[in-house]
Amino acid sequence: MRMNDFGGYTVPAQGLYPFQWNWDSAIVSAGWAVFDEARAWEELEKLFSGQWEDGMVPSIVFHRPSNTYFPGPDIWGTPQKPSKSTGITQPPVAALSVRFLYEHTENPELAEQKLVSLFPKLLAWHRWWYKARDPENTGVVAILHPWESGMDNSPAWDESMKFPIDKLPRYVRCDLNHVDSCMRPTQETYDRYLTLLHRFKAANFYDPSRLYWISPFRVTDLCVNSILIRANRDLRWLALRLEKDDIVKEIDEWLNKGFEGFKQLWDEDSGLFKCKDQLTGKLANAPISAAFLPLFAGVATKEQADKLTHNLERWLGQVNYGVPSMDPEDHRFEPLRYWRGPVWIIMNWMISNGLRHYGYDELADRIKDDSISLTTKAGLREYFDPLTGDGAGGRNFSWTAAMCLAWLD
Ligand code: 2M8
Repeated sequence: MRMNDFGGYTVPAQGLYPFQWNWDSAIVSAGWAVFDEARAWEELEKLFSGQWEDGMVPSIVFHRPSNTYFPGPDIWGTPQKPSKSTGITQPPVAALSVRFLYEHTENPELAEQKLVSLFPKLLAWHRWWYKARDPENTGVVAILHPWESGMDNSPAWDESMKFPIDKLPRYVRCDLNHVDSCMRPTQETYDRYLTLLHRFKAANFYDPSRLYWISPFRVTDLCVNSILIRANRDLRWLALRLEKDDIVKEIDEWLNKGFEGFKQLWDEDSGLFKCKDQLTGKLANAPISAAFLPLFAGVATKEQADKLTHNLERWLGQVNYGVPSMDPEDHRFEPLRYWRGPVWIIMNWMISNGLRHYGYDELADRIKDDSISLTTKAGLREYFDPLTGDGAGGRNFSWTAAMCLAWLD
């Protein structure tokens, strides 16, 4: 963690990801909290220093230049908001972190002060999600770019990413300088990422009131929506501490609408939750590990939870280390390719936490034990092969380190 500390913010991995990433930093702050509380708060403050006026917190804040990552600030070309940044967002984990830090504080006075200053920023971000990404009031929010989900090349986007590729300015990827191409998204996928970026830039520089309507990719993502519901619960808890009754009511409405909204994501045939393409109205035909995150959000019924755990046990029976990011029996399963098969420790934490909440302690323990085995065997890697347990992607990875400190200790 100290090695990846670039001065108030932690890069996910040197070289591969040399800036401040949104949900990485939120998770990393919980790791810092275990041994340096002041530094943990600083991580979140630095992230929110990049917040846009309309409340959005960008997926990446470019505090300092670096030429080891593409696309950097020049390609994004966002108008200088407070700092240079991307024009899209990422899963809203930060409210969970603020609650975690507040509950684990050894310095209540400092925690109170930080809560008071961070709370309005968290609230503005959550309001932004509903205003900009659910203007039709469905109870669930849209992502407009796979990068917003955090699960960049998930098979859940395969159908929704079939829009035509625009003529793009010539570009050179940097990720392949750090990681073998068999572990990364394909070139065609990158062309589509860039097509979206350039279209959003052309829409009056990422104007949030336009992007929702013009994007050829508009999806209800299980990862973002589950985290948003869970973050709403924690924001509500923080609002109660601050005695903000009106805000508690506002959050209750989001939660009630969210419970309703999740109903459309349940696929009874497979016994799994699915992401949904908002433009075609179809559920994505992809059994991915985010299917279990509604347990983390607490929006699955007991019957749904039983079906989910039945599926999860089947998946775990096919691999040596859980939880693979896609059903290992599916023909699209690739044990090494990024979000199409490998195990991610942050997903394991969320799934295990959700299972425990529903009373499936044995399964929760199994996932925790697998996470300990993986990190012990392969180190602090970005992700892991569920068959061999080998580490893959970036090395010395910050959120994997944070998970070891805050969860696997
Ligand atoms: C990955 O995403 C970035 C784009 O944001 C990339 O591949 O270039 C994802 O795993 C994402 O979830 C993560 O936040 C980021 C940094 O760890 O890397």
